[in-house]
This record gives sequence, structure tokens and C-alpha cells, in this order.
Amino acid sequence: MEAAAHFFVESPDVVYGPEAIEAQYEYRTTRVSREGGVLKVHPTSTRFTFRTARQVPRLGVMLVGWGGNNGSTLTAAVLANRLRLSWPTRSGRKEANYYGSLTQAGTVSLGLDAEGQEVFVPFSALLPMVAPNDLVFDGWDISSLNLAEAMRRAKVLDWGLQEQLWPHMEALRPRPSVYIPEFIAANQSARADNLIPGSRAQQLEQIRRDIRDFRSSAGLDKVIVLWTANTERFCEVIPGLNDTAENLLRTIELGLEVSPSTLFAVASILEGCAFLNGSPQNTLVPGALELAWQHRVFVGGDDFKSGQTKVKSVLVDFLIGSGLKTMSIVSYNHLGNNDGENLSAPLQFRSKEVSKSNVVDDMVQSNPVLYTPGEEPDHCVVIKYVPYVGDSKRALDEYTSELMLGGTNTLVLHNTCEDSLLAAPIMLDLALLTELCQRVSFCTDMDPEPQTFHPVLSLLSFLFKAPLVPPGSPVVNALFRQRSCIENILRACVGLPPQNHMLLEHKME
Ligand code: NAI
Ligand code: DG6
Repeated sequence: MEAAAHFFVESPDVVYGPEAIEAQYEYRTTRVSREGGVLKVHPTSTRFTFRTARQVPRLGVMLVGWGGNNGSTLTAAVLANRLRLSWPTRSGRKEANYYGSLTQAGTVSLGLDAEGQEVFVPFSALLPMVAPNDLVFDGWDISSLNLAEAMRRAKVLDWGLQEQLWPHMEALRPRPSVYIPEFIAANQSARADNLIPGSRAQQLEQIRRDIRDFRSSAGLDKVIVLWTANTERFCEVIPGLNDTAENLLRTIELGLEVSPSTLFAVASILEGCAFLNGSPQNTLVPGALELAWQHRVFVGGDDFKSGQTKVKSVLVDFLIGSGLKTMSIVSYNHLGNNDGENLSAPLQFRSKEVSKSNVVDDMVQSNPVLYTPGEEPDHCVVIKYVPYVGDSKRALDEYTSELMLGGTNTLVLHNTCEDSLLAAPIMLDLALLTELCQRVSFCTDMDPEPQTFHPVLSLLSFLFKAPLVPPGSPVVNALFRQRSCIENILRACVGLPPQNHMLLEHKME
């Protein structure tokens, strides 16, 4: 890879102005129509102008569930990188890095050099992005432990690293939060000692004050709010209660049923801050989505796609994409962290079961050669809480597919990893990519009025198990399609064609 991460696109279609990068881009795609049983495919072309503001803001990230394993680990990771920490372990000295982050540790190919070799740069070099080391953190937790104590409770990081981080994390203390016991497991009640009192409307106001306070006291240009608190049970979507923005706001005013996560989403939207949901529950009920649309605020979700599901969204894509008929997927995992304990309760497990189970739908539906309408593989998800293993999650998966002429192919996978060390870089990417999207606007020849991306930021699908998409938009779960979406949209913003992997230059005489 090139040592220098900076590059310029030399093209009459791309202008690097003092304030923005403007790129003319030809979006070539197809429309398909059905006429008398025949599919007609029409190539189409639309001219876009993308504009990306170059000024990178001072960005604050507020984590709901800051004192949890993910929250404390992400905060520690950014501090460890900023302070360039290294620490001894039994397998040698380790240095802080951002492995697992698409933007920080992933690369993209810019094309071929004079020798016909591909030139790669870090993903983060494609467009001006906030540097993770510059992020400022704050947040809420129903548990009052400071971030140093929370890091120790999480038992994720090596002791030598914890010791160095301790003085930097001790002063960080989560703000009180909203605790509504029926939404999370009863086994969480013991840590609920840091609570916002009052009615739902008063709690909403307090969250909004917290956001404003953080923004002004830390001198921030922007704040993004990310839910990384316990998985809640699903909230019923009921007409009149939470089906429209107006009804949802009235529900809060009247103190009717609303989940803590929805309360945080509403507060963020009303403060003009993007809200991202890292847990599986249906936080972004229709009323919250409508509110986001009304306020033109980005929302994204649901449920970080970290380990087992990431592999599933690669493996099943590979199997079905290769023409093998996957008929059974059995995913078992056990873990011993607080997330695991919360998920040992049936209603919270159910939220996770749903988000882990729907991740192959698009791949199955993409192949009518293998699957008749409505046919789908058996898909079983099991999660067990085993305290001893702590944050080290063990996942076992079995995929059974039909081969030609009656054959069977069974793949079995075993994966062990620190759950929070997979989740933290995903949280980082979510914040950085969302912030970047806030600086992108575009127009087309047909519609010269500048617009931004749809408030439901489906570009983040790569990072979520159950991606939220705008109404009517297809849900894509296949991991490399999701990655290509991000890469190609970022490339479009600097006037580069989509990555096509054809390498025709190397297929000619
Ligand atoms: P954790 O249980 O260690 O942390 C959650 C934190 O949220 C706790 O400190 C808890 O006190 C706090 N909390 C609970 N309700 C709250 C509320 N209403 N307001 C503020 N704080 C509240 O869990 P962990 O491991 O950090 O995971 C967080 C979430 O991310 C879970 O929902 C989990 O399912 C989800 N997730 C985790 C992944 C991973 O790989 N670690 C991947 C995908 C999702
Ligand atoms: C057990 O499944 C706990 C969960 O919170 C997961 O660790 C988390 O959702 C990550 O799941 P996955 O399937 O992306 O590894």
C-alpha cells in the first residue's frame, strides 16, 4: 500500500475547491420491465453532481450505555490510540491500533499503476473524514461507575493497558439515564443507580439538555448519539401511540409507553443529532422515523453486525451465489458478559433472535433457481449465558447445503473472540461515516435542487445486522454488496467510477 494516504483525482469532472470537492458523476444502471412474460432491461444514465464539504468538524459522540463493555472499550481504544500506548502481554508487546474498522484498517484500490499493479489507499483517504483520535466522548448509563471502573468491570483489556488508561478514564462519568425496568432483563436492576427522575416528558427534556451541554462545554460542531445500551424487548407498534411523529410526541407528553431507546432517539432528532441504534430492538418506530424525516436528521440501525452474523452474511452469499442450496443454518453461541446475562431473559433474547435470523433473506430471495417462492432454509439461533467466559464469545455454526445429484455439504465453524473488540471499531465507523454523509449533498440534471441522503441512512448497512432502509428500498444483507455500496458512493463523490473488478487491462493480448 502507498505510504502517502493523500491523492487527487485529475479530471475535468472533479473540482477541489477551498470549501468543497465537487464531482460530476454518470450513474449508469438499468430498469427492468415485464412485458408479456419477457423481461426487458433498459440501461439508464443519470448525471449527478456530488458536493462534499472539506471542513472536518470537531465531533462529539454520546454513547447511551457508555459504561458498558462496548462503551468503555471504544473510549479506551480511542484514548490508547491517541496516547500511542503499548503494553506487555505474554505473547509480546502490543500497540494500540484500529483493527476491525473499515474506515481505519480497510483499503480501497485506486486503480493500476504503470506496472499494471493495483494501488491501494486506506478507506479513510477517499474523502476528508474525522480522525478517530480527535473524537470527544460523553454519554449516559444507568450505572454510575466511572469509565475506568467500567473498563475494569468489562474485563476486556489487558491489565497493562488498563493501568495506563486508568488516570485518563477515571474522570469520565456517565450522565444519569432513563431506566424503565420492563424493557430490559430483571437481572440488570442491581446496576441501575444513576437515573433521571421525573415524567417521560421531563426525562426527554433532560436528555436534550445533556446533548446541548456536551456540545457547548466541549466546544463541538456536531454531536452523534449512539445506542449501545442493553438490548430491550420489542416495543409494540400501536396506531395512535407511536405510529406517527405527532402521536409519539403526545405519548411522551402523556407518559404512555415508550422505550428508553426511543426516548433517546426522539431527543437526538429534536436536537438535530444523528441517532444510531446498535441493539436489535425496534427503537426507530414509525413515529421516530417520521420525526427524523421531518427534521432531516439521519438515523441508522439496527444491531451492530460484528462476528457470527458478519460471517453468515458472507458464507450464505458465497453458498447461494455459487449455486448451492443452503437448507439449514444453525447458529449457537455462548458468552459471559453483561450483554449475555441480559439476553438470557426471553423477551430480550427474542429481539436478538429476530435480528440474527433475518440476515439471509435477500440472498435466498435473489435465487429463484434454487428456492421456490416462500421457500427458505431452516434457521435456528441459540444464545446461552456462561459467566465464566466473560466477553470471550464462542460461536458455533453449521451450514447444510444441497449439492448436485443428491449430495450434501455441511460446513461447521467455530469462532472465539472478544465481543467488544469486534463491536468497538464498528461503532467508530458508524460515527465517522454518518458524519461524512452529513457533509455530502448532490443534485441531478433532472432535479437541480441540492439534496442530502435519505434520513434513513441505508449506506450504513454493512455495519448492522438488520439494516434499516427507506420505505420501499430493498434490504441488502450480503456483506460485500454492502461494502461495495459504501466504497462506490464514496468513489462517486470524487468522480471515480464504481469498482468493477474486471481488470480488462490484464485480459487483453
Ligand atoms: P453491556 O451490558 O456491557 O453494556 C450495556 C450498558 O448499557 C450497561 O452499562 C448498562 O448499565 C447500560 N444501560 C442499560 N440500559 C440503559 C439505559 N436505558 N440508558 C443508559 N444505559 C443503559 O453490553 P455491551 O456488550 O456493551 O453491548 C451493548 C449492546 O450492543 C447490547 O444491546 C448488545 O446486544 C449490542 N451488541 C453488541 C455486540 C458486540 O459484539 N459486543 C454486537 C451487536 C450488538
Ligand atoms: C450473543 O449473540 C450476544 C450478542 O449481542 C452478539 O454478541 C452480538 O449481537 C454480535 O452478534 P454477531 O452475530 O454479529 O456476532
